[in-house]
Amino acid sequence: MYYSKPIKLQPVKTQPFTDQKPGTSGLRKTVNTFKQTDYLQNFVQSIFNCLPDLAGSTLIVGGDGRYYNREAIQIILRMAAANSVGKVILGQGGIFSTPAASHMIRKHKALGGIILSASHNPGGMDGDFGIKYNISNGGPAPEEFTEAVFEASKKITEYHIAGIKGIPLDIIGEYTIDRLQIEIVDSVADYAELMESLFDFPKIKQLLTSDKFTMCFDGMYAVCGPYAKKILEGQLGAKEGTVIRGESLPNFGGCHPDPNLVHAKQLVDLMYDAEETGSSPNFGAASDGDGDRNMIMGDYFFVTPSDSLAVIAANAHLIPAYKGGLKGIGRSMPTSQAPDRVAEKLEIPCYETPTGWKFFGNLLDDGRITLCGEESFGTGSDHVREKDGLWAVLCWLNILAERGQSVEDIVRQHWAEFGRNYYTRHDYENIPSEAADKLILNLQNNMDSLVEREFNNRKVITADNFTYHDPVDGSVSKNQGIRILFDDGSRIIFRLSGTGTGGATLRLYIERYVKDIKEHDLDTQEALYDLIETAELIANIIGFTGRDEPTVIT
Ligand code: G16
Repeated sequence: MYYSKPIKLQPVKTQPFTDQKPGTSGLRKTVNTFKQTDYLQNFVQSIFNCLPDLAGSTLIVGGDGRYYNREAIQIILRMAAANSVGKVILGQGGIFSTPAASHMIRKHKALGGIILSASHNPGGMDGDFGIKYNISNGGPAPEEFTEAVFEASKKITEYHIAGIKGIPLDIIGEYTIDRLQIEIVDSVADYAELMESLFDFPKIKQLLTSDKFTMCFDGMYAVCGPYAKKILEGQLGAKEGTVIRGESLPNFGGCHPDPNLVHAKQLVDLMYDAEETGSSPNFGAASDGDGDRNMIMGDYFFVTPSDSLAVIAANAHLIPAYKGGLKGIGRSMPTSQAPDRVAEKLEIPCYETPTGWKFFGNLLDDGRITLCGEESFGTGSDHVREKDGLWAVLCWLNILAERGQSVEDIVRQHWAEFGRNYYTRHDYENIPSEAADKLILNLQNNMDSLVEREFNNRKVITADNFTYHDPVDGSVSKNQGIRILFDDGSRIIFRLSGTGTGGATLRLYIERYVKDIKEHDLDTQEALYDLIETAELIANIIGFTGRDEPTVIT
């Protein structure tokens, strides 16, 4: 359908903003920041200015449906028309989960995609918004590109936008505006088809329809609900009501869509209810704002994201897509070393990358890894170039269906074979940036003097600020987190988050490896108590931040 004749406008004169530096995963700011006159336009034009092949190209556009998603999409469509983009493929209602967008970029061999999301950050009028560009492999643009966009944003003087009325985002169909074609597609269908091609759906269906198995998926009122409903309840026959909080709302129902023990409280309470009612589901899972994170739980049992990656890797041969074997595993530096032990047994490499999914892109493209994951509730594989929440849930369901055991039994057997990596992350959110910078600088200055020192009967063998040398393109990424490594394999890591929008968030990651099965039943915080004490001694968190406890513990 020819929709509307664009009114040719002169380029709009604009002034640069100084704060458009993308963080760990794109530009994330408050909705109010994005609503400033020309703010979004400047950033989108800066992206377009860094794409020499933009004219006539195909772009995938979609977001997690949070507040301001629809307005932002209309602006992007008008700018795409004025910047000579050939075609935009858009999810219905402006919706694509992040992994679904990644899949669409790959499937349609698009130049790239614009994903609108602030992921696990709260939404709504007073919440956060975000935008990132993904390249033709479907993954987040590498640092070189995001740096170029930042540079462009500092110099921008004008942007191009067509004068057209709004496109009806909810109606599937094709529209033409001047030379731009817009195709609005079902947001879920292609992704659901991809999932069916990877997993043993009949086997999972048998499990989900059996009387002996119940599961609960918490959509957290975010983008993944409709995907989970279609796949779990629709295609796989899970009972109606398996997906809770499955409606996708612009303010996520006022909840913080971060699938962890604190923010997915409704699911956690349900899974920990067993002792009182004996009626907890056998399997629980949650996903985040844009559907790329996941949390896995069993009946009265939490699986850390690092263990989840290790268990999936160790059982990947049970999943049709991976039965031919894994090429390698990738994990981010602060993620526990549990996956390394599986890689060792499978005689495949395990790569340690900086935090940020973009660092897995080259390893996946080069065929060096098949699976990858991060402690921050992200797990994925070479099927797309983003982490994928529902994919991780389906991995677990496939493994549960094949093994016929409980989540807890599978994880305990895993620990018995490989040893247990006790692991925790303490977040100190919203601390003044200056205090956070001073704390890191102090650590940096004292690093050398820590080596060879003993703390609670452990000797420091390495203290450094992690540098990553990408083995594929040779790029070097410095200052990726302070690591204190001990002679018994324990690690303490400090880094500042790159995804927050208010002040700074200090992340403290602590890990201890215990081989002896007799010591696998400790409470995690107790098992790590002396390392937590050592971290305070080394970093003086209380002194620098005035906080005597973290805001979130996972
Ligand atoms: C993003 C990145 C992840 C990263 C996470 C936390 O996830 O894609 O790679 O681990 O942020 O980053 P930080 O510790 O810097 O806050 P998401 O789900 O927010 O897009």
